[in-house]
Amino acid sequence: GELARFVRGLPKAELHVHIEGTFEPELILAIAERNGLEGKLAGYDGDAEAWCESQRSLRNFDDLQGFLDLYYAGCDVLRSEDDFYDLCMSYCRKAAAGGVRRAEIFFDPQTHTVERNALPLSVVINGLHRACVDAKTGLGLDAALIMCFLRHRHPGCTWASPPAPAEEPLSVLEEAIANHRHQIIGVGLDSSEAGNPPSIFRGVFQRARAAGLRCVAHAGEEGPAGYITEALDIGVERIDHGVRCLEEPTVVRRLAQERVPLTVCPCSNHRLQVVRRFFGGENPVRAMLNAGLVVTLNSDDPAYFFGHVDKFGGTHGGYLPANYVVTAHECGLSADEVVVLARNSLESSFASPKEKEVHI
Ligand code: ES4
Ligand code: ZN
Repeated sequence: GELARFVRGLPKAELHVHIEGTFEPELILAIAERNGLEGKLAGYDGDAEAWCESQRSLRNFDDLQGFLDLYYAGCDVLRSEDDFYDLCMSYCRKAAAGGVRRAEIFFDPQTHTVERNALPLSVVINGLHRACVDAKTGLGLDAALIMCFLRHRHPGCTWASPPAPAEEPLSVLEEAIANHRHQIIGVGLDSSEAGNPPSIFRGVFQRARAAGLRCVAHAGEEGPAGYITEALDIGVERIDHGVRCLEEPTVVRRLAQERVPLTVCPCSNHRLQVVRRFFGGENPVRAMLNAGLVVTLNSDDPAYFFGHVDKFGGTHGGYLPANYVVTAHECGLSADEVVVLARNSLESSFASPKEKEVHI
């Protein structure tokens, strides 16, 4: 529709997208086949179309953990630098087509180096980074990488497999600083939030800041508002999700006062039942704007969070434009408010002032 066209034409930044969450079933299958791993794909019997359709039907979730289990399973087939390149380049093509000028892309190194496979960190980062370089020259998309720590990988978490030693996140960080410092712009914190507070990672974030890396963290998605405060207290500059700040006026006040950007992901919050469980079915963006917060809209895991917007007609998929369209409908955004959200995203990016001029 007209709104979708308007949204696609607006220059935007995407500040919260997990590259592993852009893995579409068709690409999972193609990469599995070139790695000789199609036999490992659950339910695959040689009918590509049927398998992709069945994968899409699995992408319905009760909560964050239900999603994460499928998301991490998809990562199994990623083995080579070219796999990571293709994954990142596929996302960059879609993002650029949707009007994204700047993308700050999350990746989960420990998924690939420890949990699902034992790949060298260089395979992951070099592949993703080469795609970012090519996206800049080939697509005019300024793409940068943020390396996320898996928040469930600490000794106090009993269900992590294999169990995580305390030094794991710091050793990943030290390797990245030693060998890949110029290929990442910052660090983040993601995965299972409840019971895994940001304060556990204080030392890791302190080290990241000392190395000049920018810091973000998921907080207040399924976890309590107090986790947002903890994230700010360990030096985080931008909060991913943060929607549950609305449960604590003191947290809202601090976020507004310090003008901390929040990277809200409306399709994700719908599809992981965050909107239903914590907000009585209401999209929280209206209340956040009214509270004077610096809200940005983002896609989170667009290959997994498709479909919600379809009932408003026109836009399909879970990519960035869909998140604007659904929020405009649900929150009754004016055109000016849509423009403010897009401008917030460009202003909240970690690009230099000089780079930002190019994005607008
Ligand atoms: C995630 Cl929606 C969400 N929350 C926390 N961690 C994640 N990793 C990928 N998507
Ligand atoms: Zn996320």
